[in-house]
Amino acid sequence: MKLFYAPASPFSTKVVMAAHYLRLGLDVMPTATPDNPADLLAANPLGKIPTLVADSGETYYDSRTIMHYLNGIAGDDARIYPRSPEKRAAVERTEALCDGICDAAILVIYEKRFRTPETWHQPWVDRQWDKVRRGLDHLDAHPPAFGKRLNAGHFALASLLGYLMLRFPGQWEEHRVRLANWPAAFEERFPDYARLRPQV
Ligand SMILES: N[C@@H](CCC(=O)N[C@@H](CS)C(=O)NCC(=O)O)C(=O)O
Repeated sequence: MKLFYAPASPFSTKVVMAAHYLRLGLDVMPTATPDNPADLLAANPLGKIPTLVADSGETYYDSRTIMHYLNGIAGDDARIYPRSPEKRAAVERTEALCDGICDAAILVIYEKRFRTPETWHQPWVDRQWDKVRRGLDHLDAHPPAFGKRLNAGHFALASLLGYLMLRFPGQWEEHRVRLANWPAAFEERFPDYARLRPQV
């Protein structure tokens, strides 16, 4: 399988960490989305990463579709989504929340990266940051517990916090002690975190 990805993209690192955990081989192809590479656009008309090319040649996006696909092909002993509908929905909700916070944080970054200074619109940035703040407060009050296995919610949170450590250091940790300590607890259970978390 091949994955269009970028090492700083939290959605990409979520998928890469999950594949690693499930012991599924993945060839990663570093991809610069602003260049609109033809092979990425052929695989995903949205031109977004991560995009997976399965061994069959079929392509899958977005990251949650890929996570479910990996879960499905990993076999019965390995899984990142629980079987019970309630537990599964709770894991999916954590993943949705973490991904949504990433979406908002990325829009804050894109505002300055892709727009000219005279078009920057602070109320829009503030609105995105409010989503980040509320989402992190919720996760700090209700961090996903660790059980026997890691699940998709853990990988989503590990990617989110890795992205914040990379792009917003010092801007989210204060008063969120449980979240600030969470990456170290995750790394105890997933020692490759330092290598696979978002980075440039
Ligand atoms: N909902 C998508 C979000 C993916 C996404 O926003 N990826 C960013 C990189 S982190 C991207 O491809 N940006 C390029 C663009 O929006 O054109 C997912 O879960 O895969």
